Amino acid sequence: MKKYIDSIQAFMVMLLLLLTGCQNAGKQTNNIILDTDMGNDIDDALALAIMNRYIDEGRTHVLAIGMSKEGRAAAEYTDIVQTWYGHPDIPIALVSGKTGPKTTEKHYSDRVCEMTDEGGTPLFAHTVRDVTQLPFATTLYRKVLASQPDHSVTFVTIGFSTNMAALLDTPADEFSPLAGKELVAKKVKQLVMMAGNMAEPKGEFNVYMDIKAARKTFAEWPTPIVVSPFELGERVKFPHERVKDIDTKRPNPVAEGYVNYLGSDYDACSWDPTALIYAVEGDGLFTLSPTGTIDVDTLGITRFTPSPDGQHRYLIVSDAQVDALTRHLVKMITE
Ligand SMILES: [Ca+2]
Repeated sequence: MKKYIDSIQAFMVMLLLLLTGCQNAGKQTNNIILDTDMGNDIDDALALAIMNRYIDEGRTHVLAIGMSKEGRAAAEYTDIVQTWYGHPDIPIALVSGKTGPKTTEKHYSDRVCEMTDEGGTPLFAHTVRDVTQLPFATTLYRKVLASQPDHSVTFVTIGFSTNMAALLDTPADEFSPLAGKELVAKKVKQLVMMAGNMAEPKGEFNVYMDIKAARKTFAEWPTPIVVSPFELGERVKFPHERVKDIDTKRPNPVAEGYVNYLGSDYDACSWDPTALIYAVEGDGLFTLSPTGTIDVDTLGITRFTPSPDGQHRYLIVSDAQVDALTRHLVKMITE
């Protein structure tokens, strides 16, 4: 009888393991590093809202958030948003002042950071005491990558290629004996970028703000790259009527950023959110181009050349996919 019970127990344990495995397969999480030029366009803030939703749903682990935009407001605003959404523990890093594009205008990120209530108290709580003491992105990325399993990290770049190019050139350090390019090849699964224009030979902001870095990244990055190009995000628009629904617990720093960017009556393009959605959810809502190579010329124009052994692809959407993506985007940000 005991033998029979042992057999039953062994069977139940196996069944439980099998079911747990199936559950985990369905809830596969990505390890992500997000690299953003927070403050230039509101779509970075919308992407951050979606990222926090993914974290809440257990669909992604965010290992680091790096700035590719200079100035303290990019990191301060990111910290405010992360504090508001309840995930202030994700380390934030700065772009090196020696490498980043120079942007000195005031942006929605500055304005939200300066908001106060009627008594003069800052409207939004923050977690980082002094953003100027944060590490540079290349340092944080090396530290984070060194601690991860091989080929497990997805980089999502929704700003300039500044930090990606700089990371490739980093030397061995206390975190890893590998130089940057070898460390990336060992630890990174893929790079998903909002960058370039695959429909027309026109410059795209993320590329032409740091052409040298974009050229280096597309030429030397040692893993597959998937691009969400300009012409895609331009078609997926967040309807301004839904800004009031971004969160009913007011004030919300993403909603305030939206209004402080271009006012309250424009529909924001979703260049950055589409890159993040692909990085976390895969190609279910998109069509992938064939493999090939994306080159960047000295004027910042991107060109795709198909080839069977190419490491690069870009995302394409039909009208029906634009509708589905827009509905999904609005749901992720407002519900
Ligand atoms: Ca951006």
